[in-house]
Amino acid sequence: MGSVNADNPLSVLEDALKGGITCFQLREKGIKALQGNEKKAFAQSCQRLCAQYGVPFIVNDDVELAIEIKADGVHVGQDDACAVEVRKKIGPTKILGVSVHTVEEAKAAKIAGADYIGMGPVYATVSKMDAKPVAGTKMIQEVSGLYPDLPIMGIGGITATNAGPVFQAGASGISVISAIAAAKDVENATLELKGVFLQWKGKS
Ligand code: 3NM
Repeated sequence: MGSVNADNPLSVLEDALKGGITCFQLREKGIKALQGNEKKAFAQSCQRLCAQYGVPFIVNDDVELAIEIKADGVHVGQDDACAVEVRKKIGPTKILGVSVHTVEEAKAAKIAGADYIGMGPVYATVSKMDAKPVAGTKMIQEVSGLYPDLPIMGIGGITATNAGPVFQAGASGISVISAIAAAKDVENATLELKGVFLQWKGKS
């Protein structure tokens, strides 16, 4: 998780669940990433915790694992498996998320049957080595205008302090790593982010 809490990722997840995250995505990447059975066991531990809190559990870029452990969904990037093929493999009811960086990619993701798209990096991020250049919120605004029914998750450097403009641009939600995983008090940091979300999305 690349954070001060990296030694105990399951307790970070549990605190984030207590704080009110509404979806969790397992993104096991990088040189120290778990593989094989270790990855599967860790994924299932995360999955069990999410189930206890009634929160969907999504696997990033590992369609086979997602299918094997009956995850709630899969998320793919532009360099991962083709979204059309993933939709065919996982069937119509599982959640499909796709990372996009252009209007054309957003349109293709929608046609492929994406339930949501991730757009970023909105701000500078330290969590993704191969992140694209900072995009700001303009593209989110453009895509939300063109496809108002397609949920957009802003991602990249988002915190409780700078999340407002992301919602203002039309995002349905925000995806974060460090704002939660690197927080001293994970539950409180999540509550704070949730507060901003509720403020913009008008739910109580
Ligand atoms: N994808 P943090 S940015 C996983 O732009 C990921 O598609 C991005 O981490 C994209 O909240 C990113 O710590 C990292 O900035 C998000």
